[in-house]
Amino acid sequence: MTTQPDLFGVGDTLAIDETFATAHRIELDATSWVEHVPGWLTGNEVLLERLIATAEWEQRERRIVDRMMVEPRLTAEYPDVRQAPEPMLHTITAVLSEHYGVPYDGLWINYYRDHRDSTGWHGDWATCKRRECVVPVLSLGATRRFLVKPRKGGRSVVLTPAGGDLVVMGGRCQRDWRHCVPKQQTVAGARISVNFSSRFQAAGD
Ligand SMILES: O=C(O)CCC(=O)C(=O)O
Repeated sequence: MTTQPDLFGVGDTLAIDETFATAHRIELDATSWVEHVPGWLTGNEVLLERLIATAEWEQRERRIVDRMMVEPRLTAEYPDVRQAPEPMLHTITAVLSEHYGVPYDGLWINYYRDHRDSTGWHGDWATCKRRECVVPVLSLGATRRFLVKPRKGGRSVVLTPAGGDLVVMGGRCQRDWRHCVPKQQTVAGARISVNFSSRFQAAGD
């Protein structure tokens, strides 16, 4: 267990479970998997509040067929992780690189302001050009549904990461599967997802 006592003030302790003791891997098919690590980061609400205040949020647009649509969430991108706010993000990046054997060096952070914010079905093609990639996503704040379904169609696998949980997509998941965080009727507060990228994976085989 890595512990950084009082990083943000008395009692605000952030800690990572470096043993990944709670990791549960789901084999999606012979070449794709998704891993859920509940309770991986202790003190996630502290990091949530800090990032809401300090990250360089921007409102992005996305082309859907022939129209530009405003994305229903905010995003802050740090292609060089050393520029990212909050020292804990640097520590987390190093721990994930070591554990998954991928040199993560960038990140993008999404801010879902409430239950009406979302992201649609997609694969992380721009950042995952290798045949097999490992993409960790750390959730902070509200619990939301995270769905994964085959690119060719079929039933969704439903995960419900809470604040502090890690979801990791691996193998051919970005090529053969799609993922999304849907809007929901049930009221939810703020959620941030921290997504880790690697120039090694973005460069292709
Ligand atoms: O917010 C999440 O949990 C996933 C975000 C995502 O898939 C993306 O930004 O590409």
